Amino acid sequence: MKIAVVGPGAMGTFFAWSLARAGLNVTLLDRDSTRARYLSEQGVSVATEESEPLPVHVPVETAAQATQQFDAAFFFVKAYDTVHAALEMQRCLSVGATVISLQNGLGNGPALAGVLEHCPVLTGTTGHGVTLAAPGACRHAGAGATVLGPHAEATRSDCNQVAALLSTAGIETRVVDDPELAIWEKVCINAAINPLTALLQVTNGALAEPEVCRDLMARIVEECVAAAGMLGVALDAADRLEATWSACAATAANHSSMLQDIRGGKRTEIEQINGAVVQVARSGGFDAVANRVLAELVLGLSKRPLE
Ligand code: KPL
Repeated sequence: MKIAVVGPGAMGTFFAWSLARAGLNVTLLDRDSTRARYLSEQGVSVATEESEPLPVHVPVETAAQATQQFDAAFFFVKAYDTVHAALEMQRCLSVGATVISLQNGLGNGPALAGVLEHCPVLTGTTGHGVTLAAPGACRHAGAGATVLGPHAEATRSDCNQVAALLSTAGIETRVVDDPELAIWEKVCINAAINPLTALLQVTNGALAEPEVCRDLMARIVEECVAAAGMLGVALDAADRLEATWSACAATAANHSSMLQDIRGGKRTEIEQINGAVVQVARSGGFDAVANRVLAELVLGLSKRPLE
């Protein structure tokens, strides 16, 4: 099976590295041809708290350069780039290729299904905490659950096949019937952790300290739970807040993806996380004020990063 991992960010690098290390036929797709050449030559590496960077060779190319037809593609581009990446990948996917989104934010499944109409689309989440230290070099700061399920055109057996593939690569994966539930569960975590770590410039673990933003984080999570409820996704606020503290502890040393984006001068996923929560809440006649204020602050920060 020929596997593509689309997007050489922290999570894409970690997944491509894990699949390649397990001996699977994986190619990393990068939009930047100069970086693709560099990564192909250097290999990609993952370091942990306990281990030095371990380089593994992974072919890296742009979608335009790809000559093979992939049977499965994991999308790890930023949520605002999903449609564009799907359009670029169209030409190098085999008929009926399985496409998988474990990206942050809301709307990735519909975006993929809208472009790749005849492909089974699987969506879900991953709780691994990974930081990109340099192109192709990431640091794994904590494991978290990976969960996926059918979004469009997909069967349980498609999901089991992908879960087995990831498990072979050491990424334990659970198959669920309703991935929207898992996505909203993760959105609660990202909505509370990502903007605050970006604004305060702290690690995920720092948010778990008793005096830091506890009431605000509870408020953010409660609003997410209320918005999810408007779409018929039933979540429990106390349970979600507990899961958010656990995520802070499990990825304590990690710099959230939003903090990494702000520090790298890049666009963040704030519109697909807190902004999307605000939109859903608004359509139900409710102002998710904590999420809205954070979204406005992070958008402001992206335009004028901290010194
Ligand atoms: O998903 C994440 C992110 O940084 O985007 C968490 C779970 C917060 C880990 O850093």
